[in-house]
Order: sequence, then structure tokens, then C-alpha cells
Amino acid sequence: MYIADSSHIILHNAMPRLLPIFLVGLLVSTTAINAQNQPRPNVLLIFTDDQGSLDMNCYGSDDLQTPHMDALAASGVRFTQFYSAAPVCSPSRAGLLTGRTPLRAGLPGNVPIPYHREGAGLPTEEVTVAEMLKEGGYKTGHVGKWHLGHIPEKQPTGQGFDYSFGHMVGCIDNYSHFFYWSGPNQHDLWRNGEEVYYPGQFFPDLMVEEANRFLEQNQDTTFFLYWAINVPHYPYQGTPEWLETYSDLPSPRREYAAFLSTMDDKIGRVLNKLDELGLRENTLVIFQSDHGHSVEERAFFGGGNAGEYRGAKFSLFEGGIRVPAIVSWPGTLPEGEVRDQLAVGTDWLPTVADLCGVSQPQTVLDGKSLASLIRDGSVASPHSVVYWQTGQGENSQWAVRQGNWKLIGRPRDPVQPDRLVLADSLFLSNLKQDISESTNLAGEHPERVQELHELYQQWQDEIMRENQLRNYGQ
Ligand SMILES: [Ca+2]
Repeated sequence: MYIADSSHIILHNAMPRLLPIFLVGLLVSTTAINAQNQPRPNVLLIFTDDQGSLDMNCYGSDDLQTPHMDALAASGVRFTQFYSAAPVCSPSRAGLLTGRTPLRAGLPGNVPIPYHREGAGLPTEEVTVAEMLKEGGYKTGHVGKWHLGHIPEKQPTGQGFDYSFGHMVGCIDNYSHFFYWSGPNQHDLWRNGEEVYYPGQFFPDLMVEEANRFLEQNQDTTFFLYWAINVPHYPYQGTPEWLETYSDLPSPRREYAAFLSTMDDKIGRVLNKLDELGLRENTLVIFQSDHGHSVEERAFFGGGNAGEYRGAKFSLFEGGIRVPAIVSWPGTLPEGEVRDQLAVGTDWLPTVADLCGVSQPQTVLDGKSLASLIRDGSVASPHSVVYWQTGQGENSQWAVRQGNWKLIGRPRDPVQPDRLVLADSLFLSNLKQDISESTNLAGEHPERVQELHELYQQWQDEIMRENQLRNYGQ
């Protein structure tokens, strides 16, 4: 049973009032586990990088090919209104792995490069889904990108993973495995904390080899594999075959599409391995993109497709946070179904706990189990209000959504930055009437703005009080 350091502080202070509820929680959780008669499923969590809202055929893109991701969707349940926990890499991963909103998990912004701040990253007090499943008897592995810290205790093997292979910073060249950014360019490829060298070998192929070896070696136990694919994040390095296939597409869609279809091939190879090993019906496969597509210079200013959604990576407009998301467990969960209900990246941890019959961390979770919604499309979303905050202080961007209303504070629009004026620092929209968030309704509905703004401030105040107790902070 988990008592995270951080929650211990809170429970200690609130113990007289919370104790009875806490005990009931323990009993419910234990009963749920005892009721499990079938073996626990393995878990394969596929997390793609900068994949745009529509960039899969089943989500609406018709100029590129994604047969393996589409087949995964057809084998399970696909969400149309799924939000990442953040519009940038590190906090989205923090939310995914902890079930807590990134601000509460102590990582509301990207982890800086190591020579700018060495000890930064996801606080070790946080309980990750790997730690949760390891406690439940799972063998845990990480393959791919990390971007949650660089010092040993903040690397994957310090955060609950028995095995890890991949890169620690935000992106690498896929052949040299160097991180090309400001300052000295650094090699960044590691296995269990030890630097390893595969110069010239294509990183997506290395990931497939590592993932498939992990599946083979652990086929007789119960495993959790977190495959954080660093694709289609720049640099766009699709195979020559896919570049040829898309030679008629305009740049940068051509380069992006080639890299995305290259990724689709690699996903197919790992899913095929699950089939080969006869594990498909005993494995819960979860798929999500970490946030919307990039329009950064290194991404040739675009390539991804957010359709009618406004914004992109870095933005709390829909194009920055509404992402493809799939859950598949053939034979146990529905197949070929679609859910339009709202769900969030923080929901996966409690959903996994629920479906695998393991205890949740005894801490405040923002995510909620989607298990009943996945099983039954008539079940409502577990969320009535959802909050986001990226960064801290006066530079933070935040949003709150309640029903169809959404208020963004200090919005960013990397696609069309000039469209935003000073009066848009509080941007209100009604998503049912205006899915493109094209018109700011704040002037027309001041009472709605005030209501949502107050909700956000209460939420933020509560978290900041908790974080002060933990000495969290950026
Ligand atoms: Ca990303």
C-alpha cells in the first residue's frame, strides 16, 4: 500500500477529519482486488510525441497512411474528446505517469536541459504508474523518450522502472542519438542509467528491438511497458520509402507524413510481437499523443493537422491539447467503438489501477477511472470541471473547462500569434457553438468569466498550499 511522502504530510494534517473516509477507501480497494478472478492483464502504454489531433486515418486525416494505429483503434475504444494533461512534453508526461495534474505533481513546465539546471524533473515523492504496478507485482520497462529529469533518482530506474532504454532530454537525432540544441551537442542514449552507443542505427528500430525483447523476456510474467515514442517530434526523419510515397505532398506535410507512417510501421512491429507471443488478449494497450503538433522552426513550422481546432503545441486552445487516444484489450473491452465523452491524460493511471486490480497511490489524484465509460458508451464523463496550467506565475497559461464553456488565461496561439490582442488575456468560448475558439465571448458573458476564473483560482490556491507543504516548486 502506498503512502507517498507528499500525501503523508497532507494526511497527517487532515487526519482527524479524513481518517474514516481513508479507511473506507482501503476496504473498497481491497475488496475490488479480491473480487478479481482472472489474471491481471499486461499493460503496454504507447505515448507518441507531437502527433497532431487528426493525424491518423480514423481521426480524419486522408493524405497519409496509418494502418497499424487504425487497426489498434478498431480493436478497442477510440476517444474523440481526449485531452492531454498539458500542451508541452514534460508536464504531459508528468500527468500521464502520476494521474495528477502537472502543477500538483510538481512539474508544470518542461524540464530544462541538464547543464541549465541539473536536478530538475518530476519530484521523486510522486508515485508513478510504474511504481504503482511494480507494487502490484508487475515487471516494469521504459523504452524511448523520458524528459522527466536527468539525475539518477529522476531517471526511469529511479521512478519505478526495472528496465529503461532511451534518451533523457526532449529530442535526439535518430541516427547519431545526439541532442542538438544550444550549447555543446551531447550524446544522449542510455540503458539503465549507463550510456550506450549505437552510432548510425535508426532509433525507432532500436526501440522496436528493445520493446520486443522486453516482451519476449517477460512473456511468462505480468509486465508493464511504457513505450514513449519520440516520433513524429522533429527532426522529421521518415524512411526513404515513405518520403517517396509522399513525394507529391507539399512540404512540410510530406516530411511529417513520412515520419508518422514510419512510426506506424514500428507500432505495427511491436503489436505483431504481442500477437506472435499470444499475449494480445491478455494485454491492455493504451495509446495517446502527448499533445498537439509542433509549428516550431525545427518542425519546418508545421506538418501536423489539427483540423478545425485552433492552436498547436504550447497552446491551451483545442489544437494544443486535444489528442488521439485509444484503449484496446480484445476479448475483454468493447471493440470498434468510439467515445465522445471528455477524458484526460491523468485518467490513465486510475483506469489502469481499476482494470488491473491494483491499489491506487494514496494521494490526491486528478484523474478518474474511465473503466465504466470504456465498457459502456452510455456512461457520462467522470469530469464536470477540468483544469490546466502550464508554467507558473505571471507567465503561466491556464484553462478551465466546465460543460461546453472554456476559459483560457493568457492564451497562446503559435499558429497565428497576431490574432490575439491584449483583451484576449481572458478568452472565453463555448465549444458547442464554436469548436474553433474563433471568437472571444468574454465581453458578452462577464458573469461566466468570473465564475470560471474563481473556480480556477480556488483550484490553484489549493494546489499551491499543498505544494508549499512539500517544498515543491520550479
Ligand atoms: Ca511532445
